[in-house]
Amino acid sequence: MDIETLNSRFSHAGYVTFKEGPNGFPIALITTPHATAAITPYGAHLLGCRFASDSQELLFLSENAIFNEGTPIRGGVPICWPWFGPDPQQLGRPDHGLARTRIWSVASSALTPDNECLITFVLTDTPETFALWPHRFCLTLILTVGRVITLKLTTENRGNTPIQLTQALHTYFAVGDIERTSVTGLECIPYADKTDGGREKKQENSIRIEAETDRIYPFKGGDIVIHDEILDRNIRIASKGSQSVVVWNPWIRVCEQKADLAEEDYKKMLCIETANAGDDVITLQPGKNYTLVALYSIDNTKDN
Ligand code: TA6
Repeated sequence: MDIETLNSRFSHAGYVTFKEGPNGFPIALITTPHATAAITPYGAHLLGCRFASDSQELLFLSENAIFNEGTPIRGGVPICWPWFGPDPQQLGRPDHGLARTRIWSVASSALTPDNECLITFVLTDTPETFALWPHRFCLTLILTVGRVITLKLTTENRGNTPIQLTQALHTYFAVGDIERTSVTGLECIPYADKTDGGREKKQENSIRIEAETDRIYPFKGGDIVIHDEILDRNIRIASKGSQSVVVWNPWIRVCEQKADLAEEDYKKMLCIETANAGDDVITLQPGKNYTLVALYSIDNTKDN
């Protein structure tokens, strides 16, 4: 669908405007009294958002991000689906599944009485997806831009056999300085350390990132908070349907290896991913739905 048609079908009195982004990628710009956001149908990928109460971007998007069909975008919120991480069957299929490199359809946009804006994207199976993953599905992402930024990802099994699913909202949060950042909400639980062959370790206190970090925590419920001393804000992450949380920072070496990250980008980003990953595998029976939700809000004082 071209930009003109997208605008004529989905703009809501100026709340949603489609424009051409890098390499001609359509981008929906959403402006409400509460927050602004930019999202592209390519991967239903949220590229950025900012609360009206905050002068800083909530999300990190690499200046070296590549906007090319077939390549995932580095930063924002990539959707990892229907598997998280490497191909679980080791068939050489792409890391993190197929959803982040497909063009989704824009299905609708709406306004709530509280001036929140919702935009809905849909991805269904095609012969191309079937060749990679032989299942019939309907995947829906609803982004709500309001007092809380909400991402709601629903999988519907439209086939005749059960499907097994791992997934993540692989969110790259912007931080002022990774070494002046901590994360609370995951204390006293064991995690799988992917930088150490998946070995189980225990999180004693709040998390501080001082080296390459790639962990899957079984989720015990409650909010996770990123405390940012430099940007003077706390980011609160709530979730539904998630039994695992992934914490990732590439640190120096991996950052240097990734062409779409600048040398010092590891200092400015922290991925806290609302997920079903590792042992948290969802089995979805024919005709059933499963919904994963991440909710982001912000406090601008250090004492919260
Ligand atoms: O979520 C953490 C992770 O799975 C890491 O292992 C790391 O490689 C990262 O995702 C980024 O993956 P990508 O395929 O986007 O380079």
